[in-house]
Amino acid sequence: MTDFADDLNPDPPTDGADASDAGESTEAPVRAGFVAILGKPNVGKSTLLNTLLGVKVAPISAKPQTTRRGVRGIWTDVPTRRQLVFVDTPGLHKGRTALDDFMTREIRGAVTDVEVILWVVDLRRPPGDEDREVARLLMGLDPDTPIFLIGNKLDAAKYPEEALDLYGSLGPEIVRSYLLSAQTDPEAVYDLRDDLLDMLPEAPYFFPDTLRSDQTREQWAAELIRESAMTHLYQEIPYAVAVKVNDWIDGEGDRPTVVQADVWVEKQQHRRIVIGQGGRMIREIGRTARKQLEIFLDRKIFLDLEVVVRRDWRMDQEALRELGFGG
Ligand SMILES: Nc1nc2c(ncn2[C@@H]2O[C@H](COP(=O)(O)OP(=O)(O)OP(=O)(O)O)[C@@H](O)[C@H]2O)c(=O)[nH]1
Ligand SMILES: [Mg+2]
Repeated sequence: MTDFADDLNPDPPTDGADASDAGESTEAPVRAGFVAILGKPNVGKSTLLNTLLGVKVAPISAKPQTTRRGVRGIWTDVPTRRQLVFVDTPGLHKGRTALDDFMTREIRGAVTDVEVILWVVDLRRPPGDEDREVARLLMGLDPDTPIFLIGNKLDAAKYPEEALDLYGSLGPEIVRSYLLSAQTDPEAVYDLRDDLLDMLPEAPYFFPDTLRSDQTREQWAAELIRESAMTHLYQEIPYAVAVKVNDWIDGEGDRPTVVQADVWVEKQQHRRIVIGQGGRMIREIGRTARKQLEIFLDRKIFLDLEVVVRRDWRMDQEALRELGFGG
């Protein structure tokens, strides 16, 4: 497997930094720490992560439960020798499959040994049961871990301050709160990032300073393909889809890079829908995913998708392991 950084992060932020030109920066202690991003499904956690990093490391869709694993996104401020490791988590929800159990474990695993927890809420709506569930989880954690309340979707909220107050009174102690729009106002997100950088303890980097994500490029591409499938499919089918990249052959010169992936579904009937009439649906899913891959990799991609039935894979530990969900 190849480092995600090879393709996606050729230029880490150096902002004019040069070890030789600033005595202060060479002497500054190295600081690093983890920040967990938590909240109910669909509030914009992955959008926030991508904006924090300025690169798309996590899939986003308008449907809840898009994120399935705790993706780490890394921001290293080279001049000041500080590294933030963000952990995007699945939205907290109730479910009955082995995959749901895995997602819940990912959330719980993400909140230990972190410097800060970002609790993301949707300002368009007052708190609901799922938000109260998140609040309960937060109240059961180490009280020394500061919680920042992130009111997101400010651009589309009618009563943002009122909504933020309601979330802020659900129980967890809030150290700071923010009103922002992860999708439309990156500057506000960068201010949050600056505040987080200022809270880091002295510690060695957890990841090389050129890396932006702990995913392999195969995992990352699989997530973009799944994002496309989630966007194009409806009802229960998006949740029954998984994607596994089997083969990746880098193109030489003008030749396209070839990526072969299997799109897993749980039933024969789903397979027919995902393929669509005359293969129209799977072509559409492939087209959207390919465009994204081409933008981020900056080269031509030949994306070869095959739709296969893996009966009830969400209940099947062996299948989950094959997808990288758990050991
Ligand atoms: N209007 C508006 N929409 C947003 C904003 N941030 C995210 N969204 C939209 O909200 C939807 C969910 O975004 P995601 O980032 O996938 O949310 P999530 O919390 O990671 O969702 P799960 O992974 O399913 O828990 C998408 O349709 C986003 O485009 C925002 O600042 N404003
Ligand atoms: Mg997400």
